[in-house]
This record gives sequence, C-alpha cells and structure tokens, in this order.
Amino acid sequence: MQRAEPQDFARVLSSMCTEPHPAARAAAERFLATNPGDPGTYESVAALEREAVSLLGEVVRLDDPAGYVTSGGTEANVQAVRIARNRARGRTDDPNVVVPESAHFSFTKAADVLDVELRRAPLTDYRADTDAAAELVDSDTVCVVGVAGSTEYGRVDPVATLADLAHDAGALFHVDAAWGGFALPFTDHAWDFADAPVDTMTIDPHKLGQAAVPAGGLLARSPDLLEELAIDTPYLESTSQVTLTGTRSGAGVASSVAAMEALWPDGYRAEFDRAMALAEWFADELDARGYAVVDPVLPLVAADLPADLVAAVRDLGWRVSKTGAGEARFVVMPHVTRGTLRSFLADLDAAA
Ligand code: 0PR
Repeated sequence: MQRAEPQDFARVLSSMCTEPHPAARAAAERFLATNPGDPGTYESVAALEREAVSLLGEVVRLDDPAGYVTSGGTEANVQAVRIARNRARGRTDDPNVVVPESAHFSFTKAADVLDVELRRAPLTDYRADTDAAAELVDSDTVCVVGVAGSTEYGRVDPVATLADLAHDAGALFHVDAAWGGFALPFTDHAWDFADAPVDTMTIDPHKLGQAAVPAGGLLARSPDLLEELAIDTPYLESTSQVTLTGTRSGAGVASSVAAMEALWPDGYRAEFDRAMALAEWFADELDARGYAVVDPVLPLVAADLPADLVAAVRDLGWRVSKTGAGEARFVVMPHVTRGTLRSFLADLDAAA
C-alpha cells in the first residue's frame, strides 16, 4: 500500500479544525493507547481529564465545573439535550427543545436519537430572535439553546434573555460554544457561565482550542446535571458512566490539557487578536472588490461570491465551504495566515 499523507492545511479555508499545538500533538501521541472510559484502569488519563474539565471551567468562568471530554461538539450537544430531557421526566412525556435556526445540525441528530421535538426559532440579523423563541417555548420545553459563535456566521445569541426564557418554563439552558469558546473570552460578548445562568455548555478543544481530534467538551454548572446521564457499569471498577461512548480517546484528553496549559489565556488571546484583525482585513478586501460581505464578529467571513468563481478556485486546491444561503464561508483558523489569504485573493482575481 502506498503511504497516504494527511490533508495539508495550506489551502484549507473551510475547516473549524486546525494543526494541533506542538505540545498537544506530543501529548496525543503519548496517550494514544489509553482509555479514559475506564478510569479505574487508566488512572493517569482519568486525572488528566479532571484537569481538562477544570481548565475548561477557567475558560468559561465556572468554578468547580462538572463535565468530560467528548468525541466532539456533536456528542456534547446530544448529551446536553439528553440531560435536559431526563431532568424533565415526570414533567412531560412530549418534550421539545427550542433552538435558533442557526443551530448546528448536531441538534437535529440529538432530537432524532432522543425522540424530542426540535423547534427552530427564526433569526434577526443572524441571531436568535428572542420574541420568536418565546412563542415556541411551552410547558413541554425541556431545553432552550443559544449559540455562541454560530457555524455559518460566527454570531452570538442573546444568552441572558434565552436563559430567562428557559428557566421561566422550568427548562434548562444550553450554550453551544463548540467553535467560539476559545475566542469569546477576549471579546465583550455575553456568552459564558458568569454572564448568564447557563446550565450546560459545549466547548471544543479540537476546534479553536488547538487540541488534536477528537476532543470536544461538555460542561455542566453542577454535578447533579451530569448525573442525569449516569448508567450502571456493573463489571468495571467504576460503578457508573455518564459518557455516550464507551472506549474513548485518551489522546484527545491529554492533548486538550497540553493545549490549554500552553495557550490559556495569553496564547489564545494572541491568536484571537491576530485572526480577528485578519478576518476584518479580508472582509474589507472582498468588499473593495464589490462582493457583498457579512461583517465578521468572530474570525469567520461569509461573502457572496459567484458560484463559478468558487468552482474555479476550488480547482486550484482551495477549500471553501458555503453557508445555507449560498455565500462562500472562510474560517480564519490558526493555520490561515495573511499570506494564505493574499494568495487566495490573487487566485480569485485571476479567475475573475
Ligand atoms: N456546534 C457548532 C457551533 C459547530 O460549529 C459544530 C461543528 C458542532 C457543534 C459539532 O461539532 P463536531 O463536528 O466536533 O461534532 N462545526 C463544523 C461544521 O459542521 C465542524 C467542521 C470541522 C466542519 C472541520 C468541517 C471541518 O473540516 O461545519
């Protein structure tokens, strides 16, 4: 068999993942054969996971967080919905979850797997319209979701108002900061556990956290929330398990700790400042060429580029994704430099 090589990041403008930090890469390799799913046997990675959760708590301003390192944002979102559904047992047998239309498709999976109804609130200026969300909340609502750093436009929902909506209905409030969580601490946006009464949150080290894949994060305000997920594990040394998967990646856990130890907070702040300035510059460059640009609020730019132009640059190896509305979408991750974007613009101009 010919030796396959991984994706080169040089022309990747579509991904929310990036090259892991060197310390995260090394830690991942050291812990490749460990399984935090069996903490009684793999004690050192289990201790690292407690460290990962504690560090994530610092990022989201939550003392004594409960949580674990998931396989990604999808698992964390599914589990958050599961917590809310289980907590409402006895209160409703027809549960629904209210999400903004901008919510990631992992909530569609959650609704399907958990047999809850998904209600999508329309947006105003790319954020959840709280009046519209209020209309959808009723006595069967078990969870309201706010997105902090939306997948398509990097927008942040009004979390405090959504939290009130949830709690007035007796439901839990979940924030999906899978991508935005390592950028938002350096902005003025309200999004974290100190800004609003958030119950659960998704924040993924394997995105802007610069850890190796797979490393997502699920955090809960208190241990009793996480306990909603507990099932008995009769033959393991530990007696119960809250995770969705059984055997899990010790590499993801170890690399999360290594990345956060190396980068929190100064490294992440420097990267946010760099990427945000670059996103604004890139948005201006596209705007100057006459393309309609959605103003970036986090390092993610959406712009209305003609489909044939996008196809032409794709043929040159550029990886650009699109929004549901059809705009080209550029995620300014750590591997994306000014040189990268200059060279993209040169190819775009040549194709035009
Ligand atoms: N929540 C939000 C806000 C997300 O943006 C994503 C993924 C998830 C949850 C789900 O996370 P996992 O994919 O870790 O389960 N957002 C990206 C997307 O779907 C994921 C991605 C990453 C896509 C790398 C492409 C890629 O190359 O667009």
